[in-house]
Amino acid sequence: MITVHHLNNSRSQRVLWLLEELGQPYEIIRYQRDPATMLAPASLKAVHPLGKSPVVVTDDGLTLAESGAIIETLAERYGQGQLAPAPGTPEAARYRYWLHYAEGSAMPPLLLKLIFDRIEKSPVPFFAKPIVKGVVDKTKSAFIAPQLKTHLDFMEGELGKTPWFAGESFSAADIQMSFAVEVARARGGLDASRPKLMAWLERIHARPAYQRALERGGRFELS
Ligand SMILES: N[C@@H](CCC(=O)N[C@@H](CS)C(=O)NCC(=O)O)C(=O)O
Repeated sequence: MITVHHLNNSRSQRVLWLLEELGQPYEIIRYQRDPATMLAPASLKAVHPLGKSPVVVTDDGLTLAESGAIIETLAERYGQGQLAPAPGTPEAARYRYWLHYAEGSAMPPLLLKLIFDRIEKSPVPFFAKPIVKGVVDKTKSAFIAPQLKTHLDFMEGELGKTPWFAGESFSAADIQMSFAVEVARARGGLDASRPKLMAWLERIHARPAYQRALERGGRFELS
């Protein structure tokens, strides 16, 4: 059986969702983030040297890390064409694009936003406060906010062309994109001013497999 090494409130929620869509049986080994640092416990390093989630071990003993690679591999192995466009089509190129874009382009500014929001809230000696505030404000206004706007406008525009990221049909690219869009909704400025993305979120959340994955994975909150 497939084993999912699942960290709470993390990217591995997507893998549970994919497996529910595929109807593949799986078991979950659970890990809890340190509430102060939000890091994964060291025990995850025994499964993969980076100690990040998700990590999946397939039924034939292959250890897979990196969510895009995991999702692509599982969809290819178990999907029988169900969640990926036919190879060689324009949709297949778009599919591959979004599988890479999610972690390669969309997540970095969202991660920077998280880090700089945390720096802003961290205690700082009073004499260093104006310097820290200056650096944080400048980085956020000159780099992070414009980057986030560019990405959100881009994604909104793409969903104006087709209902799903890879085209007319739901695919594993939508699953891979979900974490970035959910993070953007939680803390990246995504709101009702981008109706296509908001409607896409509603559609993915309404999928029975998404709901089943939440039930199996446990609480999923992004802050
Ligand atoms: N690009 C990697 C990112 C993996 C990653 O950073 N996972 C986070 C969870 S969302 C994690 O394990 N964080 C805990 C830690 O870094 O200790 C992927 O898509 O799998």
